[in-house]
Amino acid sequence: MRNALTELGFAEDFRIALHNLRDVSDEQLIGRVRRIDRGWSTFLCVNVGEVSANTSLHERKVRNLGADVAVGDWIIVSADSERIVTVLPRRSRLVRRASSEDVRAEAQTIAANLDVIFLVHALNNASNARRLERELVLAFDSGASPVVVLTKSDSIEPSEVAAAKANVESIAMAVPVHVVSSMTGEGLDELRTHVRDGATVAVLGASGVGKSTLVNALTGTNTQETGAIRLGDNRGRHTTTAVDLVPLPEHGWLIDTPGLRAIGLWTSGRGIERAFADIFRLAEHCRFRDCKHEHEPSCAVQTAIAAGDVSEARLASMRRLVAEEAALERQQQRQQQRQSRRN
Ligand SMILES: Nc1nc2c(ncn2[C@@H]2O[C@H](COP(=O)(O)OP(=O)(O)OP(=O)(O)O)[C@@H](O)[C@H]2O)c(=O)[nH]1
Ligand SMILES: [Mg+2]
Ligand SMILES: [Zn+2]
Repeated sequence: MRNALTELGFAEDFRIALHNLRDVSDEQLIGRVRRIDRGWSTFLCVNVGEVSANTSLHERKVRNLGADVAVGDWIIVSADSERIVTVLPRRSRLVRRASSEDVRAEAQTIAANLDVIFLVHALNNASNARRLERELVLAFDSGASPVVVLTKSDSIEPSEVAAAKANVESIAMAVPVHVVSSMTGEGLDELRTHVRDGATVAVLGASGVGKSTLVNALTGTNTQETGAIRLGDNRGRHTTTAVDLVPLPEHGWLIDTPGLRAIGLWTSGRGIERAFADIFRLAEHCRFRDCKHEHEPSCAVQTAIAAGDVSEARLASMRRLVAEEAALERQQQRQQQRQSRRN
């Protein structure tokens, strides 16, 4: 059965979660967060009693008031839109460590309930392998599927495209890599194959790589503001300032995000293992099970580096991420202990 709510991505798992909630009344609202501005969530909704009806969506605003909500979340809101009653369990969430000077570790949920994450890099910028590795770890840990998108193919010589793509593929490995131009439309149809019916796709990347322009090209609209990059260093000007859920003509949803400067790890899952699957696979062939891949004899990783199959920089990058994750886990544990002592 299709209605406006299923078009919004209200799939079976959310339906079951709603059904299992107690104390929910038909007059309350069930909706999805479209945008968050200064403590207010804008959401698209119907009355709980109408989840299976053929009614159209309303747009409402509610104060977040301490509720942990992100764009893409499914929320139950009181009938008068005064408060968020509950946030439905997320099927995936893209989280980074909030960038702050503070020593305290805090999480920032960029978006929730995603199926796919487009990791966007511009072909006219020097390739940023280390950043892409981090983004892949974050994306794998989110529970959604990453896809790498190389934009602005019109801005470099056609003869340079293949080498740039191959270079990125050597980092992305099994993750699909698409070359596109929002100006000429090149590659957009192939990219659309990742947007299944009702799927939600987040668009992530540094400022100025062309995320909002890509969102406009895929939706065939001009809803997202775009901004010229700075001359000289090709950097963006942080044109997009809020995360935004935008409908696609193919019945899916795109989430445009502001360009992130830093991609700090937050969740420790199998992200590093998946982003560096090549090194983990090699490590199974090291003589010692606890091989550090430094100076141990019969180290399969060092053998691969000597043969030029894996770069030294990639191994160093993995080590940095492993160390960052370990330090973060210690910090999270300390904070938890302090918290439970207070309670
Ligand atoms: N030549 C070319 N320019 C593009 C393409 N896509 C985007 N641009 C240009 O790149 C600049 C930045 O584009 P935006 O879409 O605003 O970039 P963004 O990633 O959304 O940046 P933030 O919102 O700051 O994070 C604009 O001047 C766009 O016109 C493309 O495919 N080809
Ligand atoms: Mg933008
Ligand atoms: Zn080894």
